[in-house]
Parts: sequence; C-alpha cells; structure tokens
Amino acid sequence: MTRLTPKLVFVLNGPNLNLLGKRQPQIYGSDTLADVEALCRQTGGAFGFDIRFHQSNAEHEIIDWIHEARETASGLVINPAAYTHTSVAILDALNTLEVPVFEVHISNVHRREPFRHHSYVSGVATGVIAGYGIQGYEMAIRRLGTLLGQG
Ligand code: DHK
Repeated sequence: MTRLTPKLVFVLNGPNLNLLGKRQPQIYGSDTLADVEALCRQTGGAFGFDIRFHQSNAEHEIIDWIHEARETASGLVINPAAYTHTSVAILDALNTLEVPVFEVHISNVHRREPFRHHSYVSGVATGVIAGYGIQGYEMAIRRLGTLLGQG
C-alpha cells in the first residue's frame, strides 16, 4: 500500500507572542499560544497537513525556519508580530519561497498606531488576515487547504 507523505505547513510566530493570553488581553485576547498551536494542529489535521509550529523572540531564528520551510514546506503562515513593521531580513527570506504565504495578525493593525499600518511582509504574502483574533490562523490554514487542493 502506498502512503502519501503529509504536506508540511509551517506556522511561525514572532516576538512577544509567547506571552499571548497574558499580554494586553484587551488587544490580543485571552487565548494562549498553546491554544493557537492546538487550533492550527486541529485545523491542519482536517486537511492532512503536518504542522510545524514555532515561536521566537529572535529574528534570526525566524529566518532560519523560513529557510527550512523553503526546502520542505507546501505553505507557510506567519505572524511576524513587531517584525512585520521593521524587518527587511524577514521580507528577503520570504521572497525566497515559492509556496503560498499567509500573513496573520491577531489584532486589526490598521486601527492601531500608524507605525503598525505598514507591513514589509504584505507585499510578498498570498493573503493577509488581521483582526480576527486567533481564528485568523485557522482561516489561513483553511485557505492553504483550498489552494493546495486538500479540501
Ligand atoms: C502582534 C504584535 O506583537 C504587534 O507587534 C503587531 C500583531 C500586531 C498581532 O496583532 O498579532 O503590530
């Protein structure tokens, strides 16, 4: 019997998202990063995806995971957090990918401070989701499922 290898989807999270649920809950809600991971695994599982879920406060670590995704992944979901607004290095790394990339923000960055209105990532993203809370991750994975013909 042939077994299909599950498609790999990377879900990457930037700085301070390890404090999700404790940090400014009026903006980011009360769900934790563990809740986000469980949601991603549950949603991804329905599409047969193998989810690689990571968070780091260090830019270089996020870049290394993007490079790993370049070799292995069928899609990538990223909440670069504050690096969204500052990181040309993450933009350059994402530009090396040939698979769909979804940018997710828990909050609606467009109704917040002006410095959050610009994203280096949006110009290379297949899609951008902001302001749907942690449900945005689920939406991104569902969209990957459709784009990759998984459901
Ligand atoms: C998370 C952060 O940490 C901020 O730096 C971004 C993003 C917004 C979010 O809404 O998920 O500006």
